[in-house]
Amino acid sequence: MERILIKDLGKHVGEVVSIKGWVSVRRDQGKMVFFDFRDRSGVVQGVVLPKSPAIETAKDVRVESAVAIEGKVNARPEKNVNAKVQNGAIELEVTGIRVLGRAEALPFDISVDGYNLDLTTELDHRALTLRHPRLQAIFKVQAVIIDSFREYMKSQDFFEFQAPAITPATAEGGAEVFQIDYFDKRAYLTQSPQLYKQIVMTAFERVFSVNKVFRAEPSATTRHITEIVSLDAEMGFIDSWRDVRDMSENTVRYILQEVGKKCAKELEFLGATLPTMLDSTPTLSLTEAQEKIFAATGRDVRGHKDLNPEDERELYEIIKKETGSDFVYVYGYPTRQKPFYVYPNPENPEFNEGMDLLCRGVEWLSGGRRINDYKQLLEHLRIWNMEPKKVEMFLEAFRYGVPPEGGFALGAERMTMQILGLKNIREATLFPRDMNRIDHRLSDVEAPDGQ
Ligand code: AMO
Repeated sequence: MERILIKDLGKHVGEVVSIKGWVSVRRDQGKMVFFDFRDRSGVVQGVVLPKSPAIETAKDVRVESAVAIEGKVNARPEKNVNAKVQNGAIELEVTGIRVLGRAEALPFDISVDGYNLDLTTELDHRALTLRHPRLQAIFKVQAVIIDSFREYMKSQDFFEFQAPAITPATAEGGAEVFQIDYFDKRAYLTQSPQLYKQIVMTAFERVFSVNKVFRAEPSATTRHITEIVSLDAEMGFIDSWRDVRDMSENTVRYILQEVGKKCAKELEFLGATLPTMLDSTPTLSLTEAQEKIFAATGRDVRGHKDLNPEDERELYEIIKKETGSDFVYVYGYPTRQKPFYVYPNPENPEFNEGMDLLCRGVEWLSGGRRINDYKQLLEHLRIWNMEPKKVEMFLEAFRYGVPPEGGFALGAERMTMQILGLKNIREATLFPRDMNRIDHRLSDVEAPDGQ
């Protein structure tokens, strides 16, 4: 008999059907056994009656076994209809259970209601915990975030390119890179496709990439991981950094809209509310943001080179109260604190035309205008104490006619975390890497303490 997906069972009331999936729940009530079965499309309740040929197997089969089920789709009596759940108006009267993959006894409860694991156990046992609907919901939302980024970029005529992961140079400045042995040479895992996206932009005008980047962040925070999915964009022929701001804002707006449309069920299940984005997102210079923090809290961070996490949280609260926006752009950072390619404000070159977008108090996007003038780039390299020879390939593109340009990058895990209101970025990362974690249960390296 041809397999039917669980989501389509409602169209087969009165028929005998075949489904395949996993046993989510088994409730043995003595004479009868009740089940919840799930496949990639949803969940349905099944019942095995005392006279069913499947009753012996039903009493034996373990939760999480992979099974093939035959049964009749019955309409539930009126009093048992549950309009709030999928397939709440039907029930499968099971006549056959074939075990396709036997499950051992579970080390812990992963049922919807019984699941109660700390994050370390959850991550150590991803191979099993990923079957829980909460975790699946998180990664479905993440997949929609990444898809929507691609969709929007393509709709705006951006060309997708593949950025290298192994690089001989460090784009974002020195320290936080993983060095690797590359035959007899030194190389790094890429920190950012920054220099490559600028090069490729000089040929294709508008480009984007979805790629892994690696940061050897020596910090154990709830917002840092070492392997990140970076959503990068770069565009030529801009008039000012505000064009980049607007493109990034529209990209984020589209992503939120698609998550709202395609993940309503997941958002509800996770109790998440999409962040509010106004028609025009509040946009402040770093100096203005610091003034605001000082005025509202008395904490004087004026003149600091950047916002720290506490500043970001406070700024969020101020802006939320003033405007209702969950987002705020901050632009104009001290030029010398940022990479050499960031464009200095011509009227006040001490500050640059770089920007960050914060969502609910956490930075999730960076970008801005870049220097497109070859001579100015050389001058910056001199001031930054960098040898032009070491970025010759990058410079070459800029010797041959590059328009005013800029771009941005979003971290997919930070976006997932902030959209869903998760407390730790590791919850929003399928197999997170940090200072202590690289799937020790998949390696011959001994587990670090506490794992
Ligand atoms: P930046 O270094 O700010 O900018 O990174 C861009 C975005 O990537 C995410 N991100 C991280 N997420 C989790 N853990 C980390 N350790 C981490 N580091 C970065 C954040 C951040 O906003 N080349 C520039 C972008 C550009 O100017 O186009 C860059 O890489 O969401």
